[in-house]
Amino acid sequence: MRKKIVAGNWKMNLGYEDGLSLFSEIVNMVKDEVIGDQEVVVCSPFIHLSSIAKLGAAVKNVSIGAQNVHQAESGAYTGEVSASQVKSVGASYVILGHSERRAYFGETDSLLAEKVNVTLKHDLKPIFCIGETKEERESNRFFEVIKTQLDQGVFHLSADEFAKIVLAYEPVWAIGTGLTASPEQAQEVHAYIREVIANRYDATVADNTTILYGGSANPSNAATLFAQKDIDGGLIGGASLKSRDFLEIVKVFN
Ligand code: 3PY
Repeated sequence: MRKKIVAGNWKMNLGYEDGLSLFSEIVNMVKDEVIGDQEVVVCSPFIHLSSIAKLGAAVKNVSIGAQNVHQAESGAYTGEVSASQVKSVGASYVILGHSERRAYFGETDSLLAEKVNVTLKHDLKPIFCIGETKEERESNRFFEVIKTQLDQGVFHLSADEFAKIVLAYEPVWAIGTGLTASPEQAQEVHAYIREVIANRYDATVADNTTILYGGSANPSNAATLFAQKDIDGGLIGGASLKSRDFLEIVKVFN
């Protein structure tokens, strides 16, 4: 079922103690505030996962996620972390296909399809990121790029498997640049994503898919973005590192 989700992507920030303090602030604020049905997901570096999963275990509406997994089950992959390991510490989500991983680590759509499979196999929910570069937007190829990412990354799944996926539209030109897609630009793409899902599966599957917006979302622009009819929340970068800013964004759905 379609949900409202505000997910923080801490990226490669925060030492162990700082991460625990930030997470404690977030859960205390979530407990103190009246939060509706929206789910708050914190995607931390691997080093924090086990501890924050324990801190958040009993807190309604709060879940934990990783930012990557390796595509193999286990084995001689020095420095990597598997989906079953992430699951074993109590996480529920994994960000896959973030544009930083596509750009800096050469992650292709076919590799990401393997990561999606292993993630689902271990009962974790992928937050699968898609989005076009500045050049692809300027040359009006963004619909085509997004469709290819979906076709190759997640459309091999059955409808039942696809129902476990959360999508995040993250225009690459809005990541780390301070630029944000306008609510109209974001809505146009979210509506298109739903249309492509309806063509691949059906209208009910499309309607039930949670599609987040990501890319410099912050307390000043979240409300207008989340007011768009096909935007179900956000994947938040920098603003998720400040508990107050993050909570303001969460509270947009109250
Ligand atoms: C950003 O907001 O910069 C992000 O990359 C969110 O994932």
